[in-house]
Amino acid sequence: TRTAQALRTLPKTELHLHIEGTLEPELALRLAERNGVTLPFDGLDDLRSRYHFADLQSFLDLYYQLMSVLRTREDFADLMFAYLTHAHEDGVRRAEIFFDPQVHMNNGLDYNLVLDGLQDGIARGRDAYGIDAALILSVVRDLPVESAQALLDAAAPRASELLAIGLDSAEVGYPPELFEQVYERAAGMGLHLVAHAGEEGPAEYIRQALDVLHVERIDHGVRIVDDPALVQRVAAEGIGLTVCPLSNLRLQVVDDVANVPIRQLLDAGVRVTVNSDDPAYFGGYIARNYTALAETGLPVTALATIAGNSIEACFAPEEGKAAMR
Ligand code: ES4
Ligand code: ZN
Repeated sequence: TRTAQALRTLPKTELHLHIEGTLEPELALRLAERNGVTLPFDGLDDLRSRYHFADLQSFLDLYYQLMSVLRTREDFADLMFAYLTHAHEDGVRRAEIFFDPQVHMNNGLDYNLVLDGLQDGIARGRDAYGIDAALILSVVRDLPVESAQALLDAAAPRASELLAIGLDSAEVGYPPELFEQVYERAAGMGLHLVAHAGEEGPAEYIRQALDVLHVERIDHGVRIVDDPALVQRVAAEGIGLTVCPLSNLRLQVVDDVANVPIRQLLDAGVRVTVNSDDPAYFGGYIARNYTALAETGLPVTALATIAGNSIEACFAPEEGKAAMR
């Protein structure tokens, strides 16, 4: 439709995207074959039948299982380039991309192999499309804090290749304050600071991410609507919220896309952005998230505001932002 086309061509950034969440089932099976990895699925139809999630954990179980097919530098390069192709088609000028090295390291891979492969894919995307991409080192919060510190040990020699640190995976029971020292150290390495908070967890975790971790953006953050004073504060401070509507729907954070509190947050003056999170699992890349909101009656003018917010909330230098506006 014309609206869908207009939403695809809006200049935008993507600020909440897990590269491992772009692993399409077809590619997962192809890489399993290429790498001699055995998966407990009987072909594509059987694998496809597993994409029904009751909550965050049931998604994470499949997501971590499929990550075991990623073995070589080329695998990571191919995965990154495939994502950047989708992103370019959806009007994305810059992407700030999470990766989960602890999981790959637990699968026996070297941190530097993972980083090299992702950087190869980013270089291919820049050459092919002129798209700008940067990496967010994401800490898996349901692994021990010592594992996060070991991750920083591995990442430190090449810290200048990273944009930011993030915090993801199972949220409830793993409050941000557990990672105070990890974030302090990451800040000392020159990284920007973001964290998932208020997806399944309470608004209190958003407050901790701000006050204890000193994050500059909140990933998801939709539960902030339970705390009106915190909404006002985030609006006043210009903190970006990276909301992911199809993710919230598929993980049953909401029962309908219309109930993702986008309009409420925009009306409160919050710097809301729209993103795809794990598009291979949740039914669409970023433009599909924009159109899903349009289908709820959110005006295209509001979606243009959101695309503008995504440029303001990104960590590109000011001249880079100006070139995207
Ligand atoms: C994630 Cl949707 C979501 N939430 C938390 N952690 C994640 N890792 C990948 N996708
Ligand atoms: Zn996420």
